[in-house]
Amino acid sequence: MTTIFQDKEQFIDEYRLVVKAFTGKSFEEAGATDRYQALARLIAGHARDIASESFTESSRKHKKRVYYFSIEFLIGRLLDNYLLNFGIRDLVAEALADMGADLDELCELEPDPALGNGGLGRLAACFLDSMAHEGIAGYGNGMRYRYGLFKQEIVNGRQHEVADEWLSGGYPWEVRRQDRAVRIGFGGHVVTREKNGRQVYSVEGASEVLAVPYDIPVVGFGGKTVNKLRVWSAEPAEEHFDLETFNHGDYARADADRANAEAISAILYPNDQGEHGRLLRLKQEYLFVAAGISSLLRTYREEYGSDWAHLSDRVAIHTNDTHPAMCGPELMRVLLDEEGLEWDEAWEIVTKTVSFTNHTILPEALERWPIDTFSRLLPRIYQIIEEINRRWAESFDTAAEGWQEHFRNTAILWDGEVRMANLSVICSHSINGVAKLHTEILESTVLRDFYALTPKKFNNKTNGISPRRFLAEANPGYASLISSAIGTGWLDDASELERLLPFKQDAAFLEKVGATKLENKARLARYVKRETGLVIDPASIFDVQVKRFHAYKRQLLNVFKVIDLYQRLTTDPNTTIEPTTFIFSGKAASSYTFAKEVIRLINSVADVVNKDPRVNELIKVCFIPNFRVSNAQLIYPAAEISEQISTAGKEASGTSNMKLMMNGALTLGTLDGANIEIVDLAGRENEGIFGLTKPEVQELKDKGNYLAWDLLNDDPERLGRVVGSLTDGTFSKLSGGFESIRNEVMINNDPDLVLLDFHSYVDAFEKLNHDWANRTLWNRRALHNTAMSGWFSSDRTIREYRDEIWGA
Ligand code: NBG
Repeated sequence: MTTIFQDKEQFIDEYRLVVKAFTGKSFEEAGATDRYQALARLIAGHARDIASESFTESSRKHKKRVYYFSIEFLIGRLLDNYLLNFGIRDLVAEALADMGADLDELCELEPDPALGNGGLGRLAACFLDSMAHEGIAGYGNGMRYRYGLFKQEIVNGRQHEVADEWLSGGYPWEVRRQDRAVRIGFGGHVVTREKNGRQVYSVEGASEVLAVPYDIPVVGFGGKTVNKLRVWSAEPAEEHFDLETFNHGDYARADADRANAEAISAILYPNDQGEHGRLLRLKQEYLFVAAGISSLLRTYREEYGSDWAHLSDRVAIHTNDTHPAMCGPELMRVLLDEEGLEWDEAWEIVTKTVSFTNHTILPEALERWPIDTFSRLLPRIYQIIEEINRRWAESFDTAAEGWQEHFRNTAILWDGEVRMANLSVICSHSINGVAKLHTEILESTVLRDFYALTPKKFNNKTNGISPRRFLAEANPGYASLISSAIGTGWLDDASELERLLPFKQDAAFLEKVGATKLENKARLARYVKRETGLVIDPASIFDVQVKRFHAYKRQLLNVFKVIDLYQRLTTDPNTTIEPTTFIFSGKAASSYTFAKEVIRLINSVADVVNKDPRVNELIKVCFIPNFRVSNAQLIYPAAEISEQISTAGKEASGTSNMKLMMNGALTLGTLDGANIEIVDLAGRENEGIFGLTKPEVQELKDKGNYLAWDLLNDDPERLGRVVGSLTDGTFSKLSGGFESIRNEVMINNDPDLVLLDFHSYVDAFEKLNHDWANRTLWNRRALHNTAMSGWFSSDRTIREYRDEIWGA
């Protein structure tokens, strides 16, 4: 453990100096926000010192550098995390207490930068954490959006989106690196010249913007390695402030260039899967790719000159989903146009350096861009893609049987569009999915033609999560109970959590497991009360579904279960249930009407159920607004049932399933994504598994004879009543009825098989719910889940990437 302060006194001395330098006030005079800002700056300063040591050390050792390109990094708050990773959390907390301040209160003042939508962005952040922990010279490359994902407010049950101004108070972790700014060109046209008997290409007439990097330190657990996340902001390349226009009172037009340039990094697109075609998004993608490539090549030149032939021995470029798909063509452009390499040479370097992860099989989420738009915005990149595509086409043996189909499915340019997934695959030496089942689906369906051609390029890397952030930091009570039993080695090596298994027989220990859960539930209840006014009972089961709202994730199935229980409890005296609080949280893309209606339905059901004295002691429905990393850290530790109920085959992996498992929740889930691996590790008897499997869903689709109406007609008592309540007024007092949801299920024939899985789902829920009555048995299963969750540490995932993809 590297320690940055010898003792409390040293910390206090340094801290006082920073408060003074930063605020001009003494510590006693400074307000809480100033105190937070100064503390973060102090820690960031130390982190940066170590970062430069880490960098020098990796230069000296010729370590391979890994660049993780991702358009999203959902890093969460950093102060608490970095104190923990530096091993000084207790020291700082005590020192602050001596000074009359409270560390937790200061941590709460940190903005939670919402630079991502959901699982994909948070995965990237966990990977940074683990790369630093594993001592890999690994750097994030992303976007610095001025407004992160919108803030969600709930008004009359509806989601309202509000701009998230996370930068307005200043962000103490970042430093602006003006010296490393890069000019990025859009538009213009390609000109060709002859130079030394060779065609040379360049773009003329492009309009340029300046990409300015901001660096955020990434502190690895143990504090030995500190890496960097570099995020790019767009600014005008030249100041074109038009004084005359300004003096005429046309203020907006006077500074129009600035506004146009800054628009590129103004917002994060709020859709996690699907909907493309916005020009600004394409600009974002090219900006962070081109700036990132330029910056990593600059470092490379400083270290190795123009020894391009060895680039892939010293650099790995990983593309997180298709948003950075232009890494391949952009690197080609630099090697060809700026460094003068021949195509074949450059192509070999590119394909040995670039690798790719796919995160979804939803067809609407596979990015495609109209060729017109694309070629106008990025003429040279487009030209290179055309050449890649031409050579790809040439590589097919037209005498071979079935070549046409392979070609049709793998071509980059098709039907007037640029297919980014195919571009990513063709430019990469490795293609991976994010859970076993997902990789199998990629190989057998979505990317099957590529798999047939180059099976060796495919591999699986099941996702992981940081045990530091999601267990140690989020759940300090449970973490210290665990450490009291098995020591703290699990923080370094999460597989050590297995050493908890013998404690399953220790009744006193199991009681403590239950006690920490209860404390976490009380903590969440206080948060909910403060945020929403709703009172929830920590003595009830906390049943939790927290994630983006999407049809395939089937929050609708969950709320159907709640409606069914409500109806049975109010009509059938034989219905029994342990008191349960159904907790939902998550955002819906602003343009995704169905998902937003499901949010409104949940809030409308909550409005009725929570006010009904007949069921009030037994069930409550709680929607927690504005799901984000910081409140997720309160929710996971309080959960007892983890709802992972996607239609089998749809959820690539899921990661909240892992976070909840690690915090001792039992999975109520389908055999989908990484749920399958959870069951393999922890045993089916320790979870609640239900529903159609992927092959069964497939068979149903192949037969094509599923009729939602049949199910409804066969079951008027329950399903019929649930569906009827959508439109009969029962839940409509708050803000109207739910015809569109009913139509999706009945007229659109239930595309996500909600009705089909309904009964097995409710049965599995009731089984778990009744099991809870025996708390000793329940706590034993909870502990078993934690004990078996170590494999889901992102450290394990990252070691696999390192050994099998990056060779770092
Ligand atoms: C999401 C998947 C999740 C998966 C995360 C991280 C996208 C495009 N995909 O199942 O839906 O856990 O990626 O891999 O956001």
